Amino acid sequence: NLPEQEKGFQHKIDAEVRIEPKDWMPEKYRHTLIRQISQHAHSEIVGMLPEGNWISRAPTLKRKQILLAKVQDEAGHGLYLYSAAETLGISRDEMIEQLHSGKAKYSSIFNYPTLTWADMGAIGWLVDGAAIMNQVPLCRTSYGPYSRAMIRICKEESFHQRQGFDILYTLCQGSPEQKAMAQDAINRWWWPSLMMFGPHDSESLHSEQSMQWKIKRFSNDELRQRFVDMIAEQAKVLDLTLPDPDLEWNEERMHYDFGKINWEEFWNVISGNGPCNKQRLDARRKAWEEGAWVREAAAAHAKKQHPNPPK
Ligand code: FAQ
Repeated sequence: NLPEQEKGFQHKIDAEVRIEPKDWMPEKYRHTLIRQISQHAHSEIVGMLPEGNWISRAPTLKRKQILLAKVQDEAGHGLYLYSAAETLGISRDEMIEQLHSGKAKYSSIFNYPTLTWADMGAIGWLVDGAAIMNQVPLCRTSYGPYSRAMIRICKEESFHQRQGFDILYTLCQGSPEQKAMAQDAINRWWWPSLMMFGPHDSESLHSEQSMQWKIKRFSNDELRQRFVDMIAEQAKVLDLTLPDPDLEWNEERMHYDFGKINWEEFWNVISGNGPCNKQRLDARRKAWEEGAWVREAAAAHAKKQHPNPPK
């Protein structure tokens, strides 16, 4: 009966036993995971667009190769994550439909434009930096396929962050114009990157239940604070200023205090009204439509190879 099954399920979670696809799980656990993993996958795929914009304009051949590899990594992350979500009983077509119809979200951060080359540095340093802070704990998330996918993803994200830092470091050692370009990128990306961690804990719909199920290991505000503490120190090495007059080390809390986030902007962006939301979704829908013949050809080829696939 249900309450007994639920109790057994929670015992397993409490004992740090991973939940696997064929194990019994509450329907709400399954739904929460489908929501989070598919939104994470969509973020990786939509996240290719702002950087893809600079592949043809990278300043050197080496920078171009690195950026190309990074964007390809993001495609790979999206694909592992879609596969992890499929183990929960949703098809890839359904997930894509949810993205294209606006039902499923993707990270707010990818609705901002990439105006200069320094934005590639800012995305690597801040956006991948925030992604790592949020995703390292997900390597221990309670659902087995998700936790295993996150291990490789995090290794690649660490390289991404280093390459972003390296772009900014190089610009900061360059001409005054290059340094100013780096500072301008940080001014524009800092606050949106803090929003990646989601609303304050008091406004977070899903945190409490997700923490009880150990899908999330830390709250949105805890991870955001860790991120601020890390970046405030690294900014000193770059000699760049974070655009927050209230940012200050608090000896008592042993953390940096920081200013107020513009939540109105956050809710606007996640409800579809950010600067690039329309452009991003149009690009994804177009790619999906234009890729139809590739999917059909791949399916026809697979059928020829295995006319009677095992059930
Ligand atoms: N953007 O109750 P909570 C990357 C939504 S990957 C958009 O706190 P939850 C790699 C939330 O979905 C970046 N929506 O939700 C890369 C919910 O709406 P719903 C993506 C947001 O799930 C780097 C509502 O607000 N990473 O960057 C955002 O417990 C560079 C209430 O929020 C992941 O997805 C937001 N920022 O906590 C690629 C990591 N925040 O679903 C290319 C996995 C909140 O009810 C270049 N996800 N919402 O309609 C998570 O850890 C969690 O889902 C959170 C949100 C922490 C994002």
